[in-house]
Amino acid sequence: MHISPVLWQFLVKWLTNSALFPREASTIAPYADALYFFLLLITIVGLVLVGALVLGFSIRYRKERNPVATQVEGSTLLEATWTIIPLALFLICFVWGALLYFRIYNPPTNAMNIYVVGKQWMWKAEHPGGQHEINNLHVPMGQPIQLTMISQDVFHSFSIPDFRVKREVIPGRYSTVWFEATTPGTYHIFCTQYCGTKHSGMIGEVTVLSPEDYKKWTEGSTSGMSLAQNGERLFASMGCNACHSGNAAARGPSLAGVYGSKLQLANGSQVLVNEAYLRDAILNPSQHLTAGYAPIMPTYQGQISEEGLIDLVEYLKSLKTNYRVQQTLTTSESNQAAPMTPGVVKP
Ligand code: HEC
Ligand SMILES: [Cu+2]
Repeated sequence: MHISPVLWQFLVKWLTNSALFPREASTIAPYADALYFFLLLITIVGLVLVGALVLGFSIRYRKERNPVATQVEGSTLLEATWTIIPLALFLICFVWGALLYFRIYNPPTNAMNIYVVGKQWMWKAEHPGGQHEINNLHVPMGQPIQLTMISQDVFHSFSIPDFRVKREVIPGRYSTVWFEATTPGTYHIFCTQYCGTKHSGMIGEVTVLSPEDYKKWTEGSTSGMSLAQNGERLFASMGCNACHSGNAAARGPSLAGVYGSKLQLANGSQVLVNEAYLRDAILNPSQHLTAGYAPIMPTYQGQISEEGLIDLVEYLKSLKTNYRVQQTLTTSESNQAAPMTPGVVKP
């Protein structure tokens, strides 16, 4: 099925200008729309075909013209035709849809990661440099952006119609979505999962900036501390380094380089350490003991906010060697005078 580019542009322009259809502002949007229009097209063809046949037959075989019913014993050719053609159409939609799905849900490896925390009733975004935003998301155009999202309470769903992206935001688990914005401007963010009385107010705006403007924006709205630096402070103030000091004599394993590695567990299985695993290892340490260690790590369930966990995860991700941990050990002593612990859940 091939739609001519001219017809295609006309269709998109007309739909966009008549405000029936969101703008196409991400690299994936034209692909999502192509599948959508294909579905629309075969639906219309089917509708017209069936409608015309019903109408035609009811005129042709009406009682005055055809008083005695004709018995049709069946036609293998006809039955095969109306089985094979729809089957082929469904399979095309299936394969097309599956390919698109993989493309939408597998972020490219060079994607820039931004965290999004959903809660009743707002979206909070955290940039790697430590910039925080509420119901706002600034992104550079022309660069793949991955959103790592989690909910602090109930199920939400993050959707940017102009980018054709949407994904469930679930409590207790990271979910991801990615996009590459193509046009500077502002676009709506919606929550598309009913989540309580003010669900309809859980909206926001994505601002797509040119790379230079984005750089200016990050410099202008920095809090001075990156997520990893916040995490470093938390790591010290929560006493993680008492066990994860990186020394050979420490009671806990060294966490340097653990991100991205394959970890051998006490139950014999192997896991790839990603963001989700790090988060889970902090909250449910007894669920997956690392081989060779005693189950002494306490659970931190209910003691660290989602933002705090994001900070810790980013800190652990940044640990390539033990050098940083050693530094943390020394800073933790000087930190004791000012026990500021951002991200810790207040009782
Ligand atoms: C009482 C000592 C102790 C404290 C305190 C402690 N841990 Fe652990 N931690 C361990 C031990 C022992 C293991 C290995 C056994 C296991 O998986 O539970 C571990 C495992 C982990 C792992 C899994 C990765 C790996 O290499 O095994 C992570 C991530 C982790 N700890 C992070 C933290 C963070 C973050 C804190 C502070 C919020 C913390 N730990 C506090 C002892 C501790
Ligand atoms: Cu919501």
